[in-house]
Amino acid sequence: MVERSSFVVVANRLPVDEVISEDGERQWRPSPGGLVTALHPVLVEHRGTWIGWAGGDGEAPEPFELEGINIHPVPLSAQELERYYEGQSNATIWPLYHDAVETPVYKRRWREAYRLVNQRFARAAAEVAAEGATVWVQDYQLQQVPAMLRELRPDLRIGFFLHIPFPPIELFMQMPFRAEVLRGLLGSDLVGFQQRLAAQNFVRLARHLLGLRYEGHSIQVDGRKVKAGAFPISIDTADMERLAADPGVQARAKQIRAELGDPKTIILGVDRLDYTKGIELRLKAFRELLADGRLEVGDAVMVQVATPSRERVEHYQTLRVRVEREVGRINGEFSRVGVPAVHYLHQSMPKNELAALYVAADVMMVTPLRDGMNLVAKEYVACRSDQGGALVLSEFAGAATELRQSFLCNPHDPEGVKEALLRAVAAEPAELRRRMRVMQRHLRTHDVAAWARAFLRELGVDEDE
Ligand code: GDG
Repeated sequence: MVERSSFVVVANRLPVDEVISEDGERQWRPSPGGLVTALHPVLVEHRGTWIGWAGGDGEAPEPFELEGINIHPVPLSAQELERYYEGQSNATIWPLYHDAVETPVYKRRWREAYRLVNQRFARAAAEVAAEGATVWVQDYQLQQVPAMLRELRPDLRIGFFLHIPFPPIELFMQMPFRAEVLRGLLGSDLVGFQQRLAAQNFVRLARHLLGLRYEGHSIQVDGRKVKAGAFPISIDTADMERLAADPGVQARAKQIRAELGDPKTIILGVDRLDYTKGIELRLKAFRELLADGRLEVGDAVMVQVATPSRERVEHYQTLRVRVEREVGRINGEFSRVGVPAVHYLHQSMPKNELAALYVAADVMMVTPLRDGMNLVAKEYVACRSDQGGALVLSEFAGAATELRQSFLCNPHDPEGVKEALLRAVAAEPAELRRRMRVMQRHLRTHDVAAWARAFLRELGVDEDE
């Protein structure tokens, strides 16, 4: 008999990693992340359950408890991982929702696997949710879960949050199973997006595709109301500030600077190696500025961390080739012995090393072609207690709505990106301080806990319920 919870989170991935302890035993360890940090207090208070995939392609482990949260693993087979996760989620929906910056791939067997896996997650939620419970479904891999769950359990209060952009009607209409996905989302009581524009796209789509009526951001569906709204996600600001202030991190930042040859300007990029993140255009901007002599190797150095991601999806394999070719070209043309122009790290780093890089960097380049939010931009700002450093930020990142004091640029305009980078490099310290102070103040009040509270309040969950 599984324990029933009055608060359930459903996400593709569980917030845990399996580790092998020193005596060879398999153990679960919480995997830190913004979402789990924000939801931890709510989960603990409600003896909540988190449903998701634990990694691996065999049978799912039995449900267990970790740090006050019930962990309920859902299995995925190797074929489902290929079709539901790599295929439908990451080669169809991901590119389509990011303005089709890569061509979405449509395959019937992927769509079928997506439906089946969504059904499995919905059944798991129906099984663990107590009478009248609140269920919060996360992200683009699980868009059909809300309607499937409502069908099984009409008594539940269902919220859904989309972490990535929601495309305009013209793009969404490309998708062969568009009505299924839209109906899936409409099973929710509240659908949350990063941006107001995305919420607008959603309500207009409901009218366009299904002829549903809406008023403001509230859609009429089968005699129910489905609300849509913008809930821009954030980071655990205090935690990031603490990490950056740690003496070990501060010392490491100085060391990084020295190891890079004490240049005037360290330009940093930190992204999953993803074609939405604009890594190539950033490298090209840097190359052209070196070629024009507006930046000099030795004075300026670029560090690009590109965390390995979705390596079995073809789009990602070709991207890696293109990025590495560009890095090779820049270093080939402009490096000197012992003084490379670009330091490229295709590896995942510990969080404190990342924080040290943020502290060391004079200019942070966040230049996605499209991004739901972009937490890297927010993390960089939170790390700069010295109020130094400049953020160059794409207008196409959700974060640009809030971080107005960054050096904004249009990533589709190479000259604009170069200008923004040069302005950031040349800015006076007093101006940088002024900009940082405003953005930091914003992030202190708009952290990830505030995000979760705002969403749950709108969904009708009282804080002391
Ligand atoms: C999706 C949406 C939205 C990166 N490399 C390493 C590492 N990271 C951490 C960063 C940051 C996170 O990963 C990346 O978050 P982003 O927001 O930048 O991007 P996505 O992964 O695309 O996330 C996005 C987000 O969901 C939340 O809603 O903002 O728009 O696309 O926290 O620090 N962390 C460590 N080592 C690395 O090498 N430890």
